[in-house]
Amino acid sequence: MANTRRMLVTAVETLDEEKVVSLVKMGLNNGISPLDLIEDVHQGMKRVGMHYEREDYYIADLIMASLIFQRVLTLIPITKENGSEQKPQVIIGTVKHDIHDIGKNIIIGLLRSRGIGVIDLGVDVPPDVFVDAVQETGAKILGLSGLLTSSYEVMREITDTLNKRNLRSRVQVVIGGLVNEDVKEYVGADYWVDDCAYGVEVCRHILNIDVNSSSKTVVGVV
Ligand code: B12
Repeated sequence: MANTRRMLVTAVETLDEEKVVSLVKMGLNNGISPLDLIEDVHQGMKRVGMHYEREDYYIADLIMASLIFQRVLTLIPITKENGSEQKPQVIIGTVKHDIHDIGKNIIIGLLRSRGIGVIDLGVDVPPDVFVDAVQETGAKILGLSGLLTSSYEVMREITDTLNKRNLRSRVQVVIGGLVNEDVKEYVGADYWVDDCAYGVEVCRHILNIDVNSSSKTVVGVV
C-alpha cells in the first residue's frame, strides 16, 4: 500500500496520467482512504510546482497537472453532495487575482458531503464580496483559499475590512492553499490548513464550539 502511494506521488510529478488513473483505482480497490489518495496527488502537484519554479516545467505542465487532478476527482466518490445539506455555515472563495480552485473545490465537496452548508463565491473574489457575504448570511466560518504570494495581502485586506465593519468577532477565518503559521499571523486569520482532512476537521470543530471562545486549539485530526 505504501508503495502504491509513493508511486502515485511520482506518477503525478511526472504527469503520467494513465499511471495516475490506474494507481488511484488500485488504491481504492485495496482500501486506501480517498482522502489519503487526494493528499498523495496533492503532494505530486507540489512537486510539479517545484519543477515549474526551477523552470524545467512550463505553464502547459501546470495545466496538465490540473487536468490530471480533475480526472482523479471523477474517480473518487467523496465529493458527491448528499441531500441533507444544512443552511450555509461556511463561505469559501479563492481571493482576488488568484484563480487556483482545485483545493477549494475539494474542501467544498467534502464539507457538503458531510451535510455542512457552503456558499461558494468562486475565484478571483474581491474583499468586499467576502465581507458582504459574512454580513448577509451570518455564516460562522469564512474560508479563504490562495496559492499565490500576492494572495496574502488580499487575505489581510479581508480581515482588516471585517475589523473595520465590526464583523470580525462574528466569524472564524480559515485560510487554505499555500499558507503556513507565518501567513496566518500576517493575515490575522484564526486557522491555516493545507490538508483536506484537517480542513474538514477544523470546520467541524469550529461549528461545534462557541464562536466567541478564545480557544484556537484544534483537537484531533481525521
Ligand atoms: C495546478 C496549478 C495551476 C493551474 C490551476 C488550475 C486550477 N483550476 O486551479 C493553472 C495552470 C491555471 C495555474 C496558473 C498559475 N499558476 Co499555478 N500552480 C498549480 C500547482 C501545480 C498545483 C495547485 C493545486 O491545484 N494543488 C492541488 C490542491 C488540491 O492543493 P491546494 O490548492 O493547496 O488545496 C489543498 C489545501 O491547501 C486545502 N485548501 C485549499 N484551499 C482551501 C480553503 C479552505 C477554506 C480550506 C479549509 C482548505 C483549503 O485543501 C486542499 C486539499 O488538501 C501549484 C504548485 C503548488 N505547490 O501547489 C502551482 C502554483 C500555485 N502556481 C504558481 C504560479 C506562479 C502560477 C501562475 C502565475 C503561472 C503563470 N505564469 O501564469 C498562474 C496564476 C494564475 C492566477 N492568476 O491565479 C506558483 C505560485 C508561486 C507563488 N508563490 O506565488 C505555484 C506555487 C507553482 C510554483 N512553485 O511556482 N496554476
